[in-house]
Amino acid sequence: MTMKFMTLARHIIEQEKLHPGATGELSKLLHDLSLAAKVISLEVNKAGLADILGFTGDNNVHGEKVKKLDIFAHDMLIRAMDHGGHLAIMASEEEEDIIHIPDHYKTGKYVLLFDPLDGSSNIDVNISIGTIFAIYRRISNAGPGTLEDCLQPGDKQIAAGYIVYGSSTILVYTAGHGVHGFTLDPSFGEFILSHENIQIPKKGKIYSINEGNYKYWHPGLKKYIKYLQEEDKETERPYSSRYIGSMVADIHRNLLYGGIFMYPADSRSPRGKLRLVYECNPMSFIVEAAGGKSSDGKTRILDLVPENLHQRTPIFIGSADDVTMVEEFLAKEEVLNEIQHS
Ligand code: FDP
Repeated sequence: MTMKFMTLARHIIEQEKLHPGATGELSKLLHDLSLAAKVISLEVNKAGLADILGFTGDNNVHGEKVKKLDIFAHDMLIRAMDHGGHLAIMASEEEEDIIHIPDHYKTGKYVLLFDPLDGSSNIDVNISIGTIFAIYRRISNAGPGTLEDCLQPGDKQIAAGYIVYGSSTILVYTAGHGVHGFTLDPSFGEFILSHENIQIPKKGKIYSINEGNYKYWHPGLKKYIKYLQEEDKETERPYSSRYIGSMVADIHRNLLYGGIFMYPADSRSPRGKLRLVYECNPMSFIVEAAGGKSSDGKTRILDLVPENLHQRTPIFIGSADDVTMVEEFLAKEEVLNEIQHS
């Protein structure tokens, strides 16, 4: 069967019709986000050319400061999103505090949290990176939004998505009715539906973790990884190890093929590395909407109540059976530990 030939813009409108009484504000917001994504994608594709095209040191040919790509993406998102009248407040992984809507623009009912360019240590080596966003309804009354608007548990998201800048640029989003992917056609600048209603396999054959940190892991995690490496035809082991080191790209692959991505707490980083509100919540919302699971090892990520904007959390995310299994390995080891110390 040939796939529907449909643009993202059209898809957003179709999705809106599934919500009787929708005002169209969310659709416009998603549309504005896709515009920022196109500009960031263009800039990411030029990343290696900066020096060749005559940009010197910190200044470009016009004598302007050359922005680092993650700052460029941050600024572009704000420019695309601050004037639409849909947002009450924003927050970005690149900025310490909440970002207010300028006084001369209208505020709206939504809250936008984003990581403008995730995996940024991969930019200079031409490896996939991504943008992640989460959308909530404001909980404050009218007027400027507040920090509390931004610190809602992930379960309260009404939409989330990511853009992965890889061999092509793909935008994946959910607004509560399935997870859908769109590939950017660079020749006519439109995101075209390429992955309709993505469902993550219940169990995968891929694990993604930075094994360089093995020494610092929880003993239960060490045992789980060893288990995945053992041979057993029935449970399709050993698993393959795939780690790009770019959360969006690693999770995008696992979403399509099945598997588990892990960034655990360890003895050096007791709270893990990845950010709850900018990275883990939106990715967990998407993976759950595709039938997967996401946990900090014990608790569902989407149930965690953020205490501050830049808080970190351990994360185990992907195919539901795989996430349940790592939770079991971690719990078993906790019990053994308690028995030994009692
Ligand atoms: P990066 O440091 O390159 O920005 O969010 C941070 C992140 O990338 C994730 O995208 C990625 O999954 C993880 O960190 C990689 O961390 P390690 O280098 O510690 O494996």
